[in-house]
Amino acid sequence: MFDILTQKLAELQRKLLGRGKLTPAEITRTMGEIRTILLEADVNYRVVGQFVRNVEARLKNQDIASSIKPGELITYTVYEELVKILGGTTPKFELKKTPAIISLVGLQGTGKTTIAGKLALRYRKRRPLLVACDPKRPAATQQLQSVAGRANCDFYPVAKDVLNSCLAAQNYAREKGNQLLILDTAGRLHIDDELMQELKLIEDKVKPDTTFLVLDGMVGQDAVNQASEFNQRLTITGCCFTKLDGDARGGAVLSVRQVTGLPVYFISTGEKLEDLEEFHPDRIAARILGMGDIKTLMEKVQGSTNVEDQRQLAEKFIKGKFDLEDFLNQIKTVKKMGSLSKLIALVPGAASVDVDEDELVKIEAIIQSMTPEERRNPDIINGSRRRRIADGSGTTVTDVNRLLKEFEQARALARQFSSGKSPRFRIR
Ligand SMILES: Nc1nc2c(ncn2[C@@H]2O[C@H](COP(=O)(O)OP(=O)(O)OP(=O)(O)O)[C@@H](O)[C@H]2O)c(=O)[nH]1
Ligand SMILES: [Mg+2]
Repeated sequence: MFDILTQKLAELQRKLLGRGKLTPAEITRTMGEIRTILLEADVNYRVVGQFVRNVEARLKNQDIASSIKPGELITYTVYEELVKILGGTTPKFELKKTPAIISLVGLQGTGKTTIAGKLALRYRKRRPLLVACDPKRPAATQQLQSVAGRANCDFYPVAKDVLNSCLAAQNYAREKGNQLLILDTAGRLHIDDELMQELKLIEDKVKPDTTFLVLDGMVGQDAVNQASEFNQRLTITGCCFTKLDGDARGGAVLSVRQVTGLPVYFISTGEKLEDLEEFHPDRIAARILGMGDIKTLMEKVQGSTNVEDQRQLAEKFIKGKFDLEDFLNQIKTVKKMGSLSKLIALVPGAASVDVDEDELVKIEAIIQSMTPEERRNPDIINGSRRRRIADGSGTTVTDVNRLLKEFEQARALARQFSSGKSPRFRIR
């Protein structure tokens, strides 16, 4: 998807490999090369400018630990800044209401109908209803019906009047128990007032909980311009990029958040209904820079902080002696290292726990409201202590319960592994 970008950045990394300390002039020159690479990948020039300034400033201010080579530090800094321009953390997407309504908008041929089928498949447990909303083009309705067949979900045809057919579809969904409506709105070659009025009417009267703007990844910066225009005229929740499997250079995906403020929620990488991915800024950045490289680098940067501490911690964890005090220290380390929520994977065994930045702040507040004794021995935290901790941390008892439950589960898991002498957890 970002093949050319990845290839060019890898070439640059190779060139920097084995280099000694870079002088400020060399850093500036390298950043010039990165600027060219990003512009060639069709990233918006203003986004590139800001990006290069940020990376350069960080590199010039950084004291390089001896174990990390300058080339590696550049890659790592580029990675972190890429994550930032992609929006930092993964945007949360939840279908809260029942029935929930997702409206898909976008120009002709961007992939709305295809995304409708993909979302229907993803949320099939909600028994989605695909609603055709393009009365002008009969083929559009047929296409959606065929997609509904492939996704094995319900379908509602369009009448002459889009608004009335949406409202009728809502009644139908209520009767049939569909808990998700996906509106496949009409496309146009260009943004025109008639279409915008129709979409605005749907927005005002049907009140979708989510409006996704579907953008074609192949059209480059045009997609970003479309996003700006749609965003000015409608209330857009975020974007879905399609056709990133082709020879799309990916620049639009890298620019849209910075230029429009709209987060990217999903990316589509093929015509099959299964080809839909959630958009995770950190994973995309890692993919651009070569996943394996970033993993190794992260280990190295983490390792260079305090290998011995990490080892002791892992040992404590396996012996079931990992307490909330240790957990708090881990969170502090993670926060010191920047905005990488995935670094929570530092806690051995917690790699699959998806924790976001806000959640970390909450967890920290909760643990800080505990007495040292409670942190060391969470078992003593009874009902009245939970109430006190919740009040002290500005959270709820449910939050405290959840943290303690998750902590207990992780500890139980560790004990299970250590008793089973699982080789994955053996300490060398
Ligand atoms: N390769 C590839 N093709 C895609 C992807 N998404 C959609 N397509 C193709 O792009 C074409 C247009 O997709 P549609 O879903 O019909 O687009 P649309 O936005 O509904 O188009 P209109 O209803 O005409 O506005 C179809 O041939 C799809 O198969 C994708 O992620 N990758
Ligand atoms: Mg369509």
